[in-house]
Amino acid sequence: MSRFWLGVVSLLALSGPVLAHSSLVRSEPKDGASLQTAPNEIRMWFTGPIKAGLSSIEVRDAAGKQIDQRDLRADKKEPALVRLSLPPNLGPGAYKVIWSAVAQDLHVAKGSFSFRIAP
Ligand SMILES: [Cu+2]
Repeated sequence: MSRFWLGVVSLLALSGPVLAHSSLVRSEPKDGASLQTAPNEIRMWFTGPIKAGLSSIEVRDAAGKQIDQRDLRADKKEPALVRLSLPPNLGPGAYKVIWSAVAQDLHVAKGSFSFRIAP
């Protein structure tokens, strides 16, 4: 690649902070959390806005059954926060959250984390 094109490419790379991709900052419940009371939703904060319609978060119980309410959405005030409802009175046990988040630039970040509800 010529020096000229290298320059163009670096300029393009630097010009898009608005379209930056997003990575996970933290979640509630936290990875590895052991909870005394059942949470009523999953919340995940990213470094930038998430396209909730293209993203997915699934919560599975120890048997692998999907138990969330399938209502993933971005928070109305905080576009970098996505929320997913859990059924009321979730029972004790181990739960796994498997997620894939699409940023404004359409880059995808993926991961999983677990939490448990104490008996
Ligand atoms: Cu990106």
